[in-house]
Amino acid sequence: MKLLINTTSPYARTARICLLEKGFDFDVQIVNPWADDPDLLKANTAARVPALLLDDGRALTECLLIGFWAEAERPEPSLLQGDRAAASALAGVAMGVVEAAVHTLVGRVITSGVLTEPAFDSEPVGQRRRRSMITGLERMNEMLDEMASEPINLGLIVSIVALDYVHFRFPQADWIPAVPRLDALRTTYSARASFADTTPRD
Ligand SMILES: N[C@@H](CCC(=O)N[C@@H](CS)C(=O)NCC(=O)O)C(=O)O
Repeated sequence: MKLLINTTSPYARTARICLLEKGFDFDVQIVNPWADDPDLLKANTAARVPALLLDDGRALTECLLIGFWAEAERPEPSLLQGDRAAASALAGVAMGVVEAAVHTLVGRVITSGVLTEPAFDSEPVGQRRRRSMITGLERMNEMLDEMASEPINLGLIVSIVALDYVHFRFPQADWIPAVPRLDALRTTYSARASFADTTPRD
């Protein structure tokens, strides 16, 4: 199997961590989704990472679908063990933070052409995305009060991916809320290979 990724995408990272945690053996190919890489276009008509090329030539796309395929294909260790609803609910809130962060960057590029130009963030849509990041992070922190940090599950994975991505894309942002439980979770897993080897980088 081969997973097409780039080094920044929180979606690609989510799929990659799920596959690693499930113990799959797979190659990684780094592609630029914004440059119409032919391998990526062939695997995903939407030209987005991640895309997982199966050994039989079929391609899976959408990070959570890749995660659910992996869960069904190899049930143990489960990423939904214990309270499945709690893990799924947490993953949903965390994915909302991921989406809001990515949309903010895409909004910046659409309006100014520059990823780091923050003018879009003050626009009404940018403010909505900012609010989604703040309230999502706060909600995740609350939800962690009721969930043990081990064993790892899908909700915990996407939560760490979301927090890392917000810090990566908005360094030193003064609007990031205090999320001590989330920070502690991130620290717990920071040295684990599936997280350490996939930390976002330019
Ligand atoms: N819903 C998709 C989103 C994937 C996605 O948007 N990936 C971004 C990278 S962060 C991408 O490849 N963007 C290229 C583009 O939109 O053209 C998923 O969950 O996998």
